[in-house]
Amino acid sequence: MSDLRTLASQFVAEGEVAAVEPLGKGNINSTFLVTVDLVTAEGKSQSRFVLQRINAQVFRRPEQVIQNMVVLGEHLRNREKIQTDGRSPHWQTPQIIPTTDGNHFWQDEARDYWRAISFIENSQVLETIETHTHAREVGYGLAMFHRLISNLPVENLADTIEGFHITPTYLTHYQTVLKEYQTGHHLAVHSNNHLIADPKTIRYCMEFVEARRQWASVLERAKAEGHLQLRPIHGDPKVNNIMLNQDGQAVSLIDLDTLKPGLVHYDIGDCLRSSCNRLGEETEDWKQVTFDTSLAKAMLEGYFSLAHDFLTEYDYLYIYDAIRLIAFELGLRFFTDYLVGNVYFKVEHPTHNLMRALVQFKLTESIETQAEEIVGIIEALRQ
Ligand code: GN1
Ligand code: MG
Repeated sequence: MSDLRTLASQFVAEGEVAAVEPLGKGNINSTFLVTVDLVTAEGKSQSRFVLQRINAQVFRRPEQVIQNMVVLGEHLRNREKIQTDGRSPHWQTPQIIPTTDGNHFWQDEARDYWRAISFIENSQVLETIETHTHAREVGYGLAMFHRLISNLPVENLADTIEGFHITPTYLTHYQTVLKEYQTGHHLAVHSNNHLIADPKTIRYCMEFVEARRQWASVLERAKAEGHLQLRPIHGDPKVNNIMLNQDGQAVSLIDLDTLKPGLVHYDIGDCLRSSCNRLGEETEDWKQVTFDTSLAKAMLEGYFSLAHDFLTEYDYLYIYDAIRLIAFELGLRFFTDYLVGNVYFKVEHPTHNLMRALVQFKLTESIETQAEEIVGIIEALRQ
């Protein structure tokens, strides 16, 4: 990998790169914050931008990921100001910053793709929801993003990760991995890396998945039956991808790698499963994980306040399933990655993905036991 400062300077037309520091907690790409010093006749100033290496194992065609962001930028030009309903400050969307020779990305000598994106200043993200007002803003932010892209023709966006959020596809992959795991194919990987977990925990996870296998096609069936339609979606609107300004207002959705055609239900499910788990998805205290319905109510209030324009009758009917499914699906993705030897999500220790899977399965269980209440909240709020 080239020196980070040299890489960053490919995107700096004026000034000097002063610092490059790691940014955020992404599980897939590597992200840095770059500070640039500028000296002009008017004096000294600093600016910042985000530098990111796209993980080409996950995003097989990185140039398409970048192209989708360019398409979004063109679609939104001027639209954000009009749509923000007089809220101040205006909604902002991270923009691609070109290289000094006018390209949208830079390839280093290892053929890795690097790109630069504008940094949303004077704002922050939180890893977990802190208050009901925060939950409402997160819901509002997701709806604002959906509303802004609702008239972007879905055909203009490339499908950058095939099978992303298609639960039956994850189940098929899981089946293959599980067979190999059980026949000892991954034994060497697992014993070398001390990945061996308590067999009871593995059995719990396997039974958890089996019990939900039939139901897990619920959104794909609804799509095939024409109840739900493909639309442009964010793909990863978890709580720490929604930026808040200093007054706590949602001002931006960041991390636009997974902007692609999909179901808004994937986004709604992802936003709720991450927002309503007060312990967060990285907790080791997985037995204590629950789904907080009062946060869900606040988040959905915020979401519906803007989304009523574009949600259909059927859309509302599948929201409960979406919340349950995306928690389950993420648990399944983490569990599969543990079984195969941690090849997809970055990990800090060998059983990290297993622990993350348990968190999502506990969350799913909690959603299921409160099904009636959650359905009631959705029904009451849509009136
Ligand atoms: C991954 O890299 P990050 O943290 O933005 C994953 C999401 C998961 C998330 C769980 C492309 O996102 O789908 O929900 O981890 N992104 C991809 O934290 O698989
Ligand atoms: Mg992401």
